[in-house]
Amino acid sequence: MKKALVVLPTYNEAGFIKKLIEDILLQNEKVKNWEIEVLVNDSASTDDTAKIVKELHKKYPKNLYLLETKKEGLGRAYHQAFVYAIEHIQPFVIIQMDADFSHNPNDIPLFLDKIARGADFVVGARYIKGGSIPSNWGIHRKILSVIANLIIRFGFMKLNIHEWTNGFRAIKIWLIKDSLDHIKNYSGYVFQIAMLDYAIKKGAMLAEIPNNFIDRKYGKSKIFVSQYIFQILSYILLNSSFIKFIVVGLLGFAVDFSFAYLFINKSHIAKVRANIYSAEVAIFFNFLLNNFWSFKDKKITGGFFSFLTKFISFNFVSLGSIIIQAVGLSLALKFFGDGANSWIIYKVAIIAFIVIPYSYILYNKFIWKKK
Ligand SMILES: Nc1nc2c(ncn2[C@@H]2O[C@H](COP(=O)(O)OP(=O)(O)O)[C@@H](O)[C@H]2O)c(=O)[nH]1
Ligand SMILES: [Mg+2]
Repeated sequence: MKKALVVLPTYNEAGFIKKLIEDILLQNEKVKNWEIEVLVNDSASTDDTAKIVKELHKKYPKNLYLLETKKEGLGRAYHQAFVYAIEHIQPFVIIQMDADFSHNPNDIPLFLDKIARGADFVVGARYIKGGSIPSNWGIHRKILSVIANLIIRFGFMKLNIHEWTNGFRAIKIWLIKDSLDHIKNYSGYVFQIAMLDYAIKKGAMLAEIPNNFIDRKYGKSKIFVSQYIFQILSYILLNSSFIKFIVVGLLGFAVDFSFAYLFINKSHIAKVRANIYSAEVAIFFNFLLNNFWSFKDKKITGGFFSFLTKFISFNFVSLGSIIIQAVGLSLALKFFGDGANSWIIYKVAIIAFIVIPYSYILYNKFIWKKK
């Protein structure tokens, strides 16, 4: 029997907490090979949540735990529960779940099934076929949730992951142990994003299952996407290798220009030759910055020789983008017309829609591969 611990963070959830815990423990009848237990982390609710859980503990002394903490936000609450679980309960997997019945306890066996089939991290996804957000949510909340998920998805360029902020997940304990240092500084929705981002970078095996998010029937929402917009954006800026790769590209452009200027005006090197030199300086600069910053989780290892081989491949990819630009531009000029400044629009479009995806994909496939 493997232990699955459902962690319920609560703040004023007295309305349904008893029924929720009972429904979760009832799932034990549906699953073979799993022993489902519940850990409630109540952050100083001002209603009877903790009292109700204590009362219920008498009925389930072995499978119900209560942790009582100060109110420091959802991320802290999860972090405290994880540390407690690792020290005192040692489950095989932790299931994260909201305590307001937004997440259906009957879905728990589906998560465990995915875990049993090898997944390290299972996401309950509202934005895939079969999943949904509540139809009675106000238009603002719907738009915010959809847009936030899209921005995160494209910001990280992880198009195969459709859900970043939902709090219904199953995560193997080894991954949680590993992630504690990374996630401890994030709260609210940012915590959910940081946890998933960490798992991806660790090479965890991910799975999604459709989730129908139900609107809470009791009490009111305590966290709002809007409150976290700024933190979500800064998290992406600081942690997305795709965004960093774009920044490096722009810096490379500046390096290329500056060196071309220096070589031509200060060193009096012929213009074409000066541009070849400056391009190579920029390529080298980009290579280093990508290696030690954008793709630092997949840094090149294996000594000087593998560094050199990768640098040569990097040069070929860069050469490829020059050729793409040259061919693309001449085709665009031929087919879409050669107006006064139309080449600028063509160039920007070619870079945005062809060169960027081309380089990003090739870097990930050949130079900074997942370990
Ligand atoms: N322990 C703890 N739980 C919290 C805190 N803030 C929210 N929660 C719980 O986190 C879950 C999700 O919060 P909720 O307000 O429903 O967020 P929403 O579903 O995004 O509107 C619920 O079970 C809340 O009781 C907190 O500061 N501490
Ligand atoms: Mg809720």
